[in-house]
Amino acid sequence: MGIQEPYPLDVEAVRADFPILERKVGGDVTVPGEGEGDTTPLVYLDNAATSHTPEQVVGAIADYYRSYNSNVHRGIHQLSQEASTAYEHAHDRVAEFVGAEGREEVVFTKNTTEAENLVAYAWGLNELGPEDNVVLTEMEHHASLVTWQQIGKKTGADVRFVRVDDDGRLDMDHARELVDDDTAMANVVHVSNTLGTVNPVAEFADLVHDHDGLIFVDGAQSVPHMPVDVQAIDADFFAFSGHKMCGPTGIGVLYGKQHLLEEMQPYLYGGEMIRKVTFEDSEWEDLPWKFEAGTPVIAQGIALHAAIDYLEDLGMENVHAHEQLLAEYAYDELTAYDDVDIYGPPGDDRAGLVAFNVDGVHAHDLSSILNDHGVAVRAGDHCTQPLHDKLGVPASARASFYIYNTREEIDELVEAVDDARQLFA
Ligand code: 7TS
Repeated sequence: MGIQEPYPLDVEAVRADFPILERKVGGDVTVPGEGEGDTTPLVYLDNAATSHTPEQVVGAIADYYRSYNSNVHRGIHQLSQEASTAYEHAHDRVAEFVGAEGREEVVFTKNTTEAENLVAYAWGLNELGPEDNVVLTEMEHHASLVTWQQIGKKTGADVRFVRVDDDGRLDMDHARELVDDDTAMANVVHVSNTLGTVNPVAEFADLVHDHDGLIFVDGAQSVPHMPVDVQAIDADFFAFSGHKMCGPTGIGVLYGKQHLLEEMQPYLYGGEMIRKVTFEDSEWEDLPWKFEAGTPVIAQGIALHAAIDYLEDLGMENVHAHEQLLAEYAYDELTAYDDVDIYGPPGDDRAGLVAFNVDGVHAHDLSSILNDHGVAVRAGDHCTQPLHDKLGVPASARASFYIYNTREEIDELVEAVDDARQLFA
């Protein structure tokens, strides 16, 4: 088995944009950057945790700091105007990329986690009460699970979880049982970072809207990897992180329907988010600035714009197709071993990641052996502890793919897994 088709992307050209992929590893980890003991070629398969950053994006950050670094929306000097324009255009670019109406619907945050908290605090604390319920799924990331769980405790709202079935898919019959006229909010992960399941979020949105509730879609693992249109899904809120899509750390996006963001009170107070302040009271700035208090994520926002340009040059359809081929190949290769358990749906129906365990080997030992081979995967619960409890394992190893990964790298992974099997046999 395995993929015979040519890659949908020119992987060699893509790899040339990421100098970090040339790195060797294996040496002294207290010395950041390639050092003396680093002799093993890196195989980076931890893209669901964070992706690498192409030269074009590093260049956009360097260009900002070298030529027009300035605070935004407060100076009439030229550099400030240039920075403000670039920062505003970054919002426009994000809006266009995910199908929002315009920059009013695009709030820059620190990451997906902050976007979840923004809505939970600004909307949830004010709108929820003991008569309401919030519907999550058993495959939510802690970013949403812990956030809504705690808001539930503060407001008395009942937080309930849609079951994941044995194939790692959402039990939509159970969803139809749980969602009722008291459902004020649902939070559904678009693509599971552990199971690789692609959830029917548009169907879920219809279900919630039929009961006059709202839906927050966690797009941290979808937007970097496939074409996404928030209006086609009919998400009320939607969030993702720049660092998982060739952008820098320190920037996330909250999309919200304009009328909802208009109605919400700010989450953070301070400069930048106000229009008028007296000793007695304050008026808020227009969207989206009302939700971006203080000096915002200027360099990161400008770099996210560059990351989106980079991905769209490749074509999100091609990005998706490339990862699907790799995921299917990895799935097929790993299922060949009887003692390897893979979580989530079959290889031809999953996103570009594979979480697994080898019988009798703890995921941490497994990933440590993979690391000896230069193969970087994540081991642990991937911030889905309750889901791992349900799977009956404390942890798993997870290989996750992106635009620069190759079939040969998956062969390296499989060889390293086989090594671990034999070592612990
Ligand atoms: N939602 C999902 C589905 C995620 O996968 C992650 C990060 C988050 C939310 C939170 O994103 P952040 O940028 O705010 O941290 N997931 C992972 C992961 O799987 N390994 O490291 C981070």
